[in-house]
Amino acid sequence: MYKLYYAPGAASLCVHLALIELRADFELIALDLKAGEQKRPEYLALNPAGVVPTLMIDGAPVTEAAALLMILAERHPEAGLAPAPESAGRQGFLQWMFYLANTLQPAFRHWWYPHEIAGEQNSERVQAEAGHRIGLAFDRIDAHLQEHGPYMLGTHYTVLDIYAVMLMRWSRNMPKPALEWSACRVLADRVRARPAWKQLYAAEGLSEWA
Ligand SMILES: N[C@@H](CCC(=O)N[C@@H](CS)C(=O)NCC(=O)O)C(=O)O
Repeated sequence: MYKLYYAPGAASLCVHLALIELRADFELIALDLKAGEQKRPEYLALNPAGVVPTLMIDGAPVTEAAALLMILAERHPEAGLAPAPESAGRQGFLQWMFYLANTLQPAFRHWWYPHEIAGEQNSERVQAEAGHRIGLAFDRIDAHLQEHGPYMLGTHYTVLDIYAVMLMRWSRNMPKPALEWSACRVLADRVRARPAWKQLYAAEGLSEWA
């Protein structure tokens, strides 16, 4: 049984969706980020960064959303949510997982928490730059999907799509949301049409961007 520490709509969303898609046995533990529950000592003992998600796997805490998606896909290979090691699609899978984790997700962190890297006085400039970088990343993802879609790896739905669509969702209130890129929209619509997405929304109490 897995145990997921999450907050509605946060980086834990992709792990939650993967657990549902895998029909895994899991328990949810909600953290109130506004109340700072993620910074309490008992949670910091599990996740020293004080962020969600944390997934308890066999009783041990594991962190980092992208790593968790890859770990879950590998622990449940029968679900086919990632290309097997040494299979044809593996290189592209790793490349895009790392692109999302190293480039797009951090830009969102700068968008949501612009004071973190250069102080409150520079928040506006940091946010503007983060918004620009997010746009460039969606340009690149959209170009890839136009040529190789409808899913990130072609015809196979994988945790990469789960991850990409969570990041697209995060842009929903930005000046140019991801759905304005046509191939991104096709991918988002496919993922949002899945029963697992509806189950996720019900469990996290979400309504926006359904
Ligand atoms: N690199 C981490 C980042 C997680 C992250 O930034 N989570 C945000 C929510 S989307 C969070 O917990 N924020 C609360 C805080 O920073 O205090 C991951 O991918 O798991």
